[in-house]
Amino acid sequence: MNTYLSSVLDRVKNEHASEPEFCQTVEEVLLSLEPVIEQHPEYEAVDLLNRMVEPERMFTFRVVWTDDAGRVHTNTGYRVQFNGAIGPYKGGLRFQKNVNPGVIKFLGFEQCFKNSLTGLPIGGGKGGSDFDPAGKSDAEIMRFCQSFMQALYRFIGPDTDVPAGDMGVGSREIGYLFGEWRRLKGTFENGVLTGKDRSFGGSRIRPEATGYGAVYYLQNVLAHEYEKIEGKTIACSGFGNVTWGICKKARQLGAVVVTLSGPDGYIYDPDGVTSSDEKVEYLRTMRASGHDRVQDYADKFGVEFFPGEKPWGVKADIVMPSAVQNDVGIREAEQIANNRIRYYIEVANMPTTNEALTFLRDQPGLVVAPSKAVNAGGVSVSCLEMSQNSEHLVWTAEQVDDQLHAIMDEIYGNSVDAAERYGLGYDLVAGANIAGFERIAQAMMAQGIF
Ligand code: 2IT
Repeated sequence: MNTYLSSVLDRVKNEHASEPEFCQTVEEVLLSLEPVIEQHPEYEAVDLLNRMVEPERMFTFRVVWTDDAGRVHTNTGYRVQFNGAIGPYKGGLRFQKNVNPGVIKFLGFEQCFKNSLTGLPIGGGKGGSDFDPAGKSDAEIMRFCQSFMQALYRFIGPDTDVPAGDMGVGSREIGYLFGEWRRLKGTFENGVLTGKDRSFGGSRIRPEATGYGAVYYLQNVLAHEYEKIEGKTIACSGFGNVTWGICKKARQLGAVVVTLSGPDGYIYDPDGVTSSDEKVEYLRTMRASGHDRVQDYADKFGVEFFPGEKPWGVKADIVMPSAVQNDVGIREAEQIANNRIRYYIEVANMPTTNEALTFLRDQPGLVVAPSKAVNAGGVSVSCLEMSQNSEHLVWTAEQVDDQLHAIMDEIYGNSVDAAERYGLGYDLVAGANIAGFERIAQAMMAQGIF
């Protein structure tokens, strides 16, 4: 590895030894940037990479809330405002018990490159809390969200930092967060949050956007191999909002999603989750129940459930990990290769360990696509929501969907071009990292050294 790159990576690994996820994503991105750094000594001259891996700002805050029995609980809230060179910080909030500084930083770093890749004017940020939403009542969720916003509201705004949802934060939570923001600020600046309900400025297609975008990106990948999506089988993990969006679009296009997974195991539906609207919509019912288990699908539709297992042993044309980080390690990657899967399309943020990703990228006949490109449709439509809010306009579903489709095609095309420009051939992983990097680099170079 280039000496400048390896010195940056060593510094990150030393300073963030207790944050493995952050070290992992930095390493993955830096590896792709080698030819760029070699051909552009001006970046090293202003120490651009150390400046990029260092968040502009990151803070924690106390979130205190009272449960229904009157007991008081204290959680940690986080926000990282990672890089604002190309626009206001933009990125979701994750409420999950395993949230810690390293998780927030990895998500924030990924978000910078993803947002840049969309071509839209949004910088990278992320936040959340170690609050566990499992089993909480609606009133408890509301009080937690109100307390969270009381601590955060001074530091965000429609042109400053625009949070949205991520795992554990859906339209209900965004509603409570916005209600508290409006109460504290006394203004209707609804562009401060995205993923809102449509009754107060949410965008059409935002709930579907990540899944739809992933399928539009997949169509580009298939077209490159002169293939069509119709009739293809897809093994998905997860059963949340993203997986629901994939299933909905896949059903429209005649593809067959055969697996879903949860913390409890996976289900295999040979006819496809995509075989009826009822099945597709049942994903939302399961998510809303708060049980966080996929076995309910097997019970309801009479298909097989595999407790404690992941779906990567299943034969399919396409694999789309759409659940949590590091879902696919080397063992799972070997299963995927042995099953002669043709397309490995990452959807969740960092679903693959670096070791597994390197292994998969080395498999002949397997196309690998990275999540920071594939799942960028979600944040893209968030940015379209910001535009609608600032113009006090409401666009039709067709207007939003057409733009989403065009953005995903552009992300794919720019990734392909970037890799080719640096002599890397058809490399969607390196291409996404390079294209994302270039725009931030250009803006940082133009804005001076700080
Ligand atoms: O990972 C992501 O891109 C998100 N959670 C969505 C971020 C956003 O601002 O819509």
